[in-house]
Amino acid sequence: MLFLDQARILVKAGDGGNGCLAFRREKYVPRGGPSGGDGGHGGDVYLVSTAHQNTLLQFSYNPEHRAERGRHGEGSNRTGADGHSLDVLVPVGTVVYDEATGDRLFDFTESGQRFLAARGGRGGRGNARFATATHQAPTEHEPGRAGEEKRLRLELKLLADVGLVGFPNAGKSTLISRLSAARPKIADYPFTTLEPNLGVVELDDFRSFVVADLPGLIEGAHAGAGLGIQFLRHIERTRLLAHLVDVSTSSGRLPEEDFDIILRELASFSAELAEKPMIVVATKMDAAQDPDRVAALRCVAEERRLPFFEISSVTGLGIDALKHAMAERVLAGGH
Ligand SMILES: Nc1nc2c(ncn2[C@@H]2O[C@H](COP(=O)(O)OP(=O)(O)OP(=O)(O)O)[C@@H](O)[C@H]2O)c(=O)[nH]1
Ligand SMILES: [Mg+2]
Repeated sequence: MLFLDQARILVKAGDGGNGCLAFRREKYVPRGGPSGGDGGHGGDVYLVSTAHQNTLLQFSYNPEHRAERGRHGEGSNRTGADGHSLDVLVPVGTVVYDEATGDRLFDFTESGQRFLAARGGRGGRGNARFATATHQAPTEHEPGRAGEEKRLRLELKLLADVGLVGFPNAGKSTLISRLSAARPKIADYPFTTLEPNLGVVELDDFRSFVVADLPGLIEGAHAGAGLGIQFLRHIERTRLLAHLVDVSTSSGRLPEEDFDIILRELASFSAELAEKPMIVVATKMDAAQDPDRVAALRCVAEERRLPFFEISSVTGLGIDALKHAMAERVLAGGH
C-alpha cells in the first residue's frame, strides 16, 4: 500500500515580449531604417527536487506558479529583457503527472533534479529583423508567443515518521485527527480503522512530520487475532512509536496490561520494531476518574525509561506538548 500525499498545481511560464515596430529618427531623413527590437523570452517554470521538504503541504496554500514574462522590444534596436525563470521546490520522491492527459511526466528520485514543467514563450521579432535589400521599411513585427500553461498533479509517497500503536479504541484515529488534517473514521467500537491513515503534522515554524494511525492490535495479533500484525510493516521505517493506552475506566482492562500485551505483539513482529524509540501516551484523561490507573501506567513506563504523556483528544489536554515531543524526536538532525 502506498501512502500518498497529493497536490494539484498550475504552472504558467512567462509570455514572450512583443517585437517592436520603430524607425530611426534622423534629422532631415523622413523615415530612417527600421529599429524595432525583439521581445524578450518568457521565463520557464522548473520543478526542482530538494531533500529539505518532506511533504506537498505547501502547495495547498500556494497552488499557482508563474514565471516572469519577457519585456517588449523597444526602438533603437533594444531587445526586451528575458523574464526570470522560476524554480519550484518539490520533495524527493515526487512524481509529476499531467492533469489533463494523466501522463506521467517525471519522477524525482534524488535531490537537485530539474524538470522543465512549462516553457517560456519566445519573444516576437521586431521590425528591424524583417529588413531586406528590397524591403527597407518593413512594418512587420511579431507578438510574443504565450508561455506554456499546465495543470499538474503531484504525488508523493510518504514515509511515516511516527507510528501510533495501541489497542482498538485507544484513541489513535482521534489523536491523528487532532494533530493533522487527516479525518479517519472514529467510533466507539474496536477495529474502526481497517487500513493505516497518514497525517501530516505542521509546526508553527513550517516544519512538519508524518504520523501513521494504524489499526488496533490485540493479544494474539501476531497469530492473526483481530486484524493481525500485517500493518506493522508500515511503521517499520518510522523513527518513533507512540504507544497509546486508554486510561479511562471504560476500557474494561488494566492499562499496564494493555501496555505489556502490545509490547509483546510488537516484539513478535520484529526485534527491530520492539527496540524502536517509544513514547507512552495515556489517552482519554478527561474520562480517567481513577488516578491509580494512570499511575500504574506511568510506573511501567518509568521502569522502562520511556517518556510518558497524558492527553485528552477531547479537551485538548497535553496535545501540544505531545506534538512538540514527537517533533523533537523525529526532526532532530533535521529535514
Ligand atoms: N472521552 C474521550 N474519548 C475519546 C478520546 N479519544 C478518543 N475517544 C473515543 O474513543 C473511541 C475510539 O476512538 P478511535 O480514535 O476511533 O480509536 P482507535 O484507537 O482509532 O480505534 P481502532 O481504529 O478501532 O483501533 C471513540 O468513541 C472516541 O470518540 C478522549 O480523549 N476522550
Ligand atoms: Mg482508529
